[in-house]
Amino acid sequence: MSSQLLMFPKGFLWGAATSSYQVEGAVADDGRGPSIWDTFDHQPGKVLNGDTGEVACDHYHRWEGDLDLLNDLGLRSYRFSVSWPRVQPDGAGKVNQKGLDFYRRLVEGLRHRGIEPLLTLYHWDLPEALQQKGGWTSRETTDRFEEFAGIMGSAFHDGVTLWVTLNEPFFAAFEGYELGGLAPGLTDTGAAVEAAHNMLLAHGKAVRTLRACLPESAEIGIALNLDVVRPATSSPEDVAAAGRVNDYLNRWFLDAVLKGSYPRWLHDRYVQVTGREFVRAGDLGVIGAGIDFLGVNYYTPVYVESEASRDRMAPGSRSTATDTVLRRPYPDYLAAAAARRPAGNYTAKGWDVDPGGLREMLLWLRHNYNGVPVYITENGASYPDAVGADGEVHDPRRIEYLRTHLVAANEAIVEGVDLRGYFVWSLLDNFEWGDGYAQRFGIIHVDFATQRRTPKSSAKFLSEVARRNAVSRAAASLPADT
Ligand code: IFM
Repeated sequence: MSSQLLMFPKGFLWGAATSSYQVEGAVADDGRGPSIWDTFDHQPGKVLNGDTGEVACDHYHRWEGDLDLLNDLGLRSYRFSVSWPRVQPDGAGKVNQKGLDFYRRLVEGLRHRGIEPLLTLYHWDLPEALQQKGGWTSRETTDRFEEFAGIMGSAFHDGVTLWVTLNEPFFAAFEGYELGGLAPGLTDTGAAVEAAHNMLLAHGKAVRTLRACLPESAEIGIALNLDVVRPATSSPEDVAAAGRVNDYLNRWFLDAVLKGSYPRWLHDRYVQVTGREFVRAGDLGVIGAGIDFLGVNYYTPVYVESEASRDRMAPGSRSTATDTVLRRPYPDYLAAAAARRPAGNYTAKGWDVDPGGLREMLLWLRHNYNGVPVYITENGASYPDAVGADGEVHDPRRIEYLRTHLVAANEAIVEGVDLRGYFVWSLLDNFEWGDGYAQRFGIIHVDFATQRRTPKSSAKFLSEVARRNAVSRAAASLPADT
């Protein structure tokens, strides 16, 4: 075997991921209740081009064909999420049997094809009925989530082995309640802090309930968006600012779930912001009671400078809103700013392609969190793909993104990281939240006017990687984009 071919461990799980609101559509079918995203995307100006998730990829009706495509690619796992308001239209009490039956058909369809389901309980589509009662700012929602986890655990204890409680609570809480870019679209730091804490508490309660319903062989985890945080310079101020942002983005969630604690200074700052102690006795014990794996969603690093260094810079050299690169505003209490990033290679979303960041993150997790087992639950890139005259979608930049990140993941394994699987984001081009249908992350192209699916070259690439259980260190010579 060529030394250029990097092998993955035996049994390494290769898969693709989606989420309910981003692909299902069918928002009024079979008794589904409204979610906060149905409300949010109907508000003018919230989503690019006024797009909504009403139809999305129509996966609710086309799931069989989609599973066939997955099967044809030889990907042996599918990460999907459950639409909570499809199963409990009011977010509480009575189960909507037709909604539950959809997921039963999906799980059976996967098993029938020999594909391992990875079920995510919550990927941002909270029942609107619960939002009316305060959403994630209410502790009541944590009990409702525990009830929902119990329903799903009892229904799928024999069909699903891999479970994720929440997807990216950082984004759901801080983008949803502090920055306003995601549903429910609030701009209130106190609310975001309460939401983040309640989501983590809900995670802990769901793990408790799932453990009671599921066999010992089941594995339960949480999927976190983890960004490597790089200081803009090596100045002590920038390094300290990067440390604060790392606590805000990453350690707040990691420490809570894996160590049962919060970074002390940030907790104290949040108590000042909210004007009250939001952590009750026993909460952190529930949150940190233990998971079987960590789901890592990795896309790109972030660059940070201290407020002081930003203020010292000449105006012309500051990061500005007109930068074509990623701009994440940091709240005042972090005394940090998003820095101009090195010139380089960006995806259509404006995220820099930096596979070294993935290796760095995986090694940092191993070192700081006791060798926690990891699945990469999301990784991928958006590019403006189109079907070419030859009927194919050539996406060499996505292939190169995937290849280089898989090489980085392989290096991390060689350095001792217990990495067990890789899920590309995403199986299908889909509803990319505030960007609507303008950003295409899929390895399968979707023509949203006709719902026609066309596997991209990257799908064939990943299929080959999965078949060989190996990735090439060398870049292939590739045709140009279509
Ligand atoms: O599409 C999203 C997904 O829902 C959560 N993680 C990041 C992806 C790309 O933005």
